[in-house]
Amino acid sequence: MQNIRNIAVIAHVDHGKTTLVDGLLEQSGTFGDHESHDERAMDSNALEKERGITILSKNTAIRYKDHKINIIDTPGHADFGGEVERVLKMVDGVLVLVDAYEGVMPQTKFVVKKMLALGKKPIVVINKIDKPSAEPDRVVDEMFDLFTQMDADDDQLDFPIIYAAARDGIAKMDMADEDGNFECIFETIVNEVPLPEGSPENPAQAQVFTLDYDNYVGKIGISRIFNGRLKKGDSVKLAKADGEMVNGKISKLIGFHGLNRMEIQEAEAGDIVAIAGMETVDVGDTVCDPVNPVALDPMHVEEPTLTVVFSVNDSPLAGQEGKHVTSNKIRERLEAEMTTNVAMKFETAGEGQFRVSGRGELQITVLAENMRREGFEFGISRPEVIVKEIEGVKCEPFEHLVIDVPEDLGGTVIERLGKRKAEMKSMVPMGVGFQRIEFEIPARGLIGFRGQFLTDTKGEGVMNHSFIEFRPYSGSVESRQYGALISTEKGEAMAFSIFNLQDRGGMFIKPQDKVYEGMIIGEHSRSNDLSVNPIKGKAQSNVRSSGADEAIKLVPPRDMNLEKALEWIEDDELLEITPESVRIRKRLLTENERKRASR
Ligand SMILES: Nc1nc2c(ncn2[C@@H]2O[C@H](COP(=O)(O)OP(=O)(O)OP(=O)(O)O)[C@@H](O)[C@H]2O)c(=O)[nH]1
Ligand SMILES: [Mg+2]
Repeated sequence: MQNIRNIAVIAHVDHGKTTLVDGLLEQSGTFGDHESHDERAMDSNALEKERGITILSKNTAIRYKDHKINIIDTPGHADFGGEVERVLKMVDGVLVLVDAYEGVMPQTKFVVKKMLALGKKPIVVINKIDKPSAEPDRVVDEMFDLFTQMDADDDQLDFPIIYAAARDGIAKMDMADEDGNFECIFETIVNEVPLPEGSPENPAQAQVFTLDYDNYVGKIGISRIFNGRLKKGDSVKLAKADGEMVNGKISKLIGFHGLNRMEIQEAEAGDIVAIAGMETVDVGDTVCDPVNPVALDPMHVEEPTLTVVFSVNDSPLAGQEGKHVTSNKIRERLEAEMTTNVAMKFETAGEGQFRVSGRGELQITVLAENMRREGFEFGISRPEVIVKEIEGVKCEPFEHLVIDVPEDLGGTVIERLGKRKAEMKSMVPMGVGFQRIEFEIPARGLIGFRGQFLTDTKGEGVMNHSFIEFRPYSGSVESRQYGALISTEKGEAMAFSIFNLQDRGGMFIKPQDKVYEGMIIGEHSRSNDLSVNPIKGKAQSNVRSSGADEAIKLVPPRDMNLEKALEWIEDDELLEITPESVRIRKRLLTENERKRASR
């Protein structure tokens, strides 16, 4: 049997997981001498690179001495927390990273809780010790407290601690030691993480934890082999979640090494491989011995908490910028998404309307962003939380919210959150004039809060949240405070009109932008909606006022990207998304229709 260790790297968003994996690949010599690679090499898809965050968990393998270490890099953003839970079942140990200044954050709690409950062996890595504001001792204490609170067993509480500056390839076992390299991380993994259980001699059992798709071989199930051996060409049984057993054949077996995948002939218990050949494969399925098929425990996939409606674009500018615009195309694309993305669900909600549910706004934005890049054009409604009945009680998702704000702004934010039904749990000073305040809040109260929060804290505040559980419905929460500036005309916006509208509120458009009746072109500075004309030019006079028009000083428009716009809209509004534009509109375009509907 090979000398294997299986680990996952888990942490709150941005604490340095992918950077650490870079270092592990680099320092184990897994990258060939001539192999060039990007920073955060595991963040391989375009959106991940652009946003600098991990969206999908990915696995790699390195060699260290005579050990093979399978490593799964996981996403830290709360919207992708469901991935982490599944990944944890596939490994025997974890590197839990925590930022040496930020300390324990909502997603640190989430992943530590899951990891401890599953009985995994933790190795704590205090990362970013190079930060001038780093307080590694305080953060170690926070981690001990967290582990104790979360009922760690004695062995788990006795976790090894490594101090690291992952970005610089530095690690050491004691802050007082001289800076060393990742040697101590490799040694700790090999010494502390248990060898995989199971035996190659038993009947085969492998569980699928992630799906992938390849144009040549079709659907691929990335799996951990818990028992037995798998060979290319093997006939197997696929045990589905509902107990059904489907016959299948392994057409290809794919192994991982560094950033490469290669075809292999055989793999055995303990290893992580990708299996091709079974079109019906799903997350949680067990690939079993055909003669003696025994399914492993099915996997619990976290339920969605948020839903939006994707619809066919029916704005006056529909069909001008996108390639794929029809209801059929949109449905096909969403269906394809759901075959590999188990965290999301989709159903038809009416003519040309599709309800898409997921774990949060980012998850939905990522899907929408990918679609617009592929040439799709569509509408999206305001996100709504999923409300469900539990034992006869109407319940909604609640979130754990942590904010870091300058001390003098704490009061404003607390008041704001109070109106959104948040309950304050704690408040502690965070050095350099900041304080950390923790809340529990209905997810509904968070929709649209981020924009307000950034305005209130002049961009200095940091907020993070993560799902807790469904709790009884908490009544109405305050929503957007300001009304919309709505265009009454179709045409191209004029600098002169925008200039005159500027003191009515913040503009979303610039001169020459296309507008139409019912399109929202800015945020009113009062709470009511206001209809305005953005295409009125300056009255022509006979005397040419030399360049007076160019002299108009326009405030730069507010950048309403997909994410910000999705947070901003209300129930009677829609986003219009095309490969080139994100426009905001009223559902009902004419003032008459809106008046009638409000009666
Ligand atoms: N100062 C400092 N910055 C670091 C260190 N390690 C990582 N970073 C920076 O932290 C940022 C986030 O790093 P990532 O590796 O993408 O973090 P992550 O945990 O993978 O983030 P998600 O996958 O999105 O949850 C990047 O800008 C890194 O350059 C470190 O040791 N010191
Ligand atoms: Mg990452």
